[in-house]
Amino acid sequence: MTDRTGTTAPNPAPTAEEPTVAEPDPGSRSGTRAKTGAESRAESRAATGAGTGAERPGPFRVRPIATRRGPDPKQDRAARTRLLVLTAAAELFTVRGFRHTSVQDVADRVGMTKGAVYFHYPTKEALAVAVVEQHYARWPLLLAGVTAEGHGPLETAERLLAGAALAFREDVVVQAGTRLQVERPQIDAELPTPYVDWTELLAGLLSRAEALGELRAGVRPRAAARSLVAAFFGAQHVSDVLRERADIVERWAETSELLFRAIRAE
Ligand code: LUB
Repeated sequence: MTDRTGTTAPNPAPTAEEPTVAEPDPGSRSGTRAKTGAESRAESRAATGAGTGAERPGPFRVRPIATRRGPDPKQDRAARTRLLVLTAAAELFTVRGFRHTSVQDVADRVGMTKGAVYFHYPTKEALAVAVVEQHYARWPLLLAGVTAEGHGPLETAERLLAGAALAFREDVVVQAGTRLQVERPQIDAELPTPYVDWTELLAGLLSRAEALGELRAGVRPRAAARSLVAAFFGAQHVSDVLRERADIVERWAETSELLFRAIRAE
């Protein structure tokens, strides 16, 4: 994981196969007509597959980081480079935000040319979409881990959110995805709809808890799920502004204790 200060493992230079200068630099559009919003959206859709009907079919299921060149060893290297570029972009988006981060900044951070970055992500918007997608790609892994522990649905919901709080403190891609979702009005691309997947997941768990008699009488699963999501979002935001999320685990634990006491049957 890469924390907010951006300390990461040294970035290996791009491999011989990967273009450092060959690719035309879409940034240098001398004489080319500026892209329309629709074109840049189409390009970022092409880059991320958004709008292709293959969108996230269910909670959090996102596509793996794709490469342009098909399944071969080069693909793995290209996928590793995409991840390096994505992580560097996440570090910058988290601290500076979308508007104040340039593709040149990202290229400088990974020691690549702007052209090489554009080879993997055709626009800054495509980079932002990829970062947000990878934010959501964290949660199926967390879900699988907590589910494997075999707790009841209510305990599973409680432990999932506790695990998410830890990821918000430790994982720069989670932090960057959250900031980009707040800045979505500034980003001319189709970002996944926020909050709905967590609400769906928690509502499902609370409905199962209700069926097992684990919920306090009168607690409506979907309403409780919306309240948990809103409370979590609020707790992480306050902790971010006041403490750069250094205390998010403790802040969420105290809120969670209060909310689950109200939700759980006596
Ligand atoms: C979560 C954020 C930040 C919801 O689900 C989301 O979209 C979220 C980013 O937009 O918090 C709280 C679990």
